[in-house]
Amino acid sequence: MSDNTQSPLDDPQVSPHEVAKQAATQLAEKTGIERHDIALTLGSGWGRAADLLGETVAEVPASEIEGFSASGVPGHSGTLRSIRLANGRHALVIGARTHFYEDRGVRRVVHSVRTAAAAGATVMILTNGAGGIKRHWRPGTPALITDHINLTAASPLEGATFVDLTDLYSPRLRGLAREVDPEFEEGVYVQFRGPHYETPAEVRYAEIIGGHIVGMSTGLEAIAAREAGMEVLGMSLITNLAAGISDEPLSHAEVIAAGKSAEGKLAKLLAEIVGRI
Ligand code: 8IG
Repeated sequence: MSDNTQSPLDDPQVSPHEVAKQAATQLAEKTGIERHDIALTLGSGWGRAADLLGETVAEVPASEIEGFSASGVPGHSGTLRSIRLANGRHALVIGARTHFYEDRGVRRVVHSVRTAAAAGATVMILTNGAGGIKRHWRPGTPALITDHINLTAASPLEGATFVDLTDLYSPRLRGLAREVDPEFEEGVYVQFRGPHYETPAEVRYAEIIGGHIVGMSTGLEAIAAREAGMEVLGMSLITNLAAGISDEPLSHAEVIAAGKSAEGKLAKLLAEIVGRI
């Protein structure tokens, strides 16, 4: 059904939106929740947030849902979790991200977002761990994404699908986040393909073209969310200063460690934001 080699998403004749609809139907069957109102993708450092959001109603291995595949990245869990919020609405927590650098195709990258939309979600919260360019940032700093620059040379949209990306990162939702933390840092997210981190020259380039955050995930997902008509909130945990900004070399272990120590703070922050949506 959904192993890594055979997926209807790999068939160009099949619409990825149809696959997402099937996935949403399976999700409703397996969770017993007909409709999810908001969806969250939890990246490095954000994983514990799910526990504070509300009561977990169901947790489904992503591999049991059409189009999903197990995550290849340590620190990323491969489940879809249905959570009942205090206000009675339902959140879908996506702990299974496929990155563009995994080379399984951009359809796989945005399948979770399309599934969330097909499941009824009108708000998509995308979180990630990322590198920071602003000099005053320290590992463990959360930052709101205000806009992005997509350097992957890819798009999740197929054919002549001209989607407006003005205000892609919802001013309304950013406003709510700033109510929770008026000091919330913010910046423009630059998506690189990865999986290598940038060279210092690439980081200088990202800064010159208007970037503040460097990452490998969220831009393509945000585009698919906008195509699906969702409101998008993007947040990065700055787990490391981008290459060349500090003298420290970058390591995945350091990224995981920064995520772990920020987890409690991020969980509280995210729960407060979701409570206001
Ligand atoms: I965590 O420094 C994390 N993800 N591109 N650069 C890019 N992605 C990242 C980085 C980083 N840190």
